Amino acid sequence: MKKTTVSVVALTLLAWVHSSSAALVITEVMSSSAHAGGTNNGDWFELTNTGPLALNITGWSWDDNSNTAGSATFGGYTSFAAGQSVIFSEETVGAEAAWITDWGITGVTVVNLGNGAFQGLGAGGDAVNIYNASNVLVASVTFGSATTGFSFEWDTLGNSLGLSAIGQKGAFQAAENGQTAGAGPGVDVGSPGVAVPEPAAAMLLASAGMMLWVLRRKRTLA
Ligand SMILES: [Ca+2]
Ligand SMILES: [Ca+2]
Repeated sequence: MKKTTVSVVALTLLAWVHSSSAALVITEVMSSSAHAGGTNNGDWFELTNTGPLALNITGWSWDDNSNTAGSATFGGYTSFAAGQSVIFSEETVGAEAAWITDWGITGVTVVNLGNGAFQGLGAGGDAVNIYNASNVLVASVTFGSATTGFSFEWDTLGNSLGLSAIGQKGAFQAAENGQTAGAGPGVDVGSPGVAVPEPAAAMLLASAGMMLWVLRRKRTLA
């Protein structure tokens, strides 16, 4: 089989895996940051475009457990690349660079919605609901009481992975605490910008990778 054929087969299989679910998946929620103040203490959630194509979310909205389409916007953010994870945060609009620095990440898009526009996520349990431009619910997660400083994670099929843990499933500890006074090491644990593939997709990708390796090896030996 040609390399391009293998790629097409892998993409087709991935598309098939996702055919029964919406492409945009809520992959992480931080409902109780452990930072006492600072630029990364607010609530945030991560959305991942799990589909093979770019996704435009113009006119889409979200809410917490009041379950009402149109309650909150995405701050003018409209386009997800295939596979891209984007963070939507309660922090001050325009101060995204500080959040990114505090977490010590690069290449991740963060959109601050501001404290007033962001639907506060309850530390005792809450929900995130995503609605498309027709106000149809397309993604939803509920979560219980938070463990302060640890996010909840879901894989790219929306299966709950529980609390994030340092060194597991892409999770790590924030680099800094974001405070101007008493600045120091970060305490929050999460995986902003990283989404864990669901087992089926991970297996398909691994299989495709193995097929390519075998083909390359055959070519080298020939
Ligand atoms: Ca709430
Ligand atoms: Ca994540």
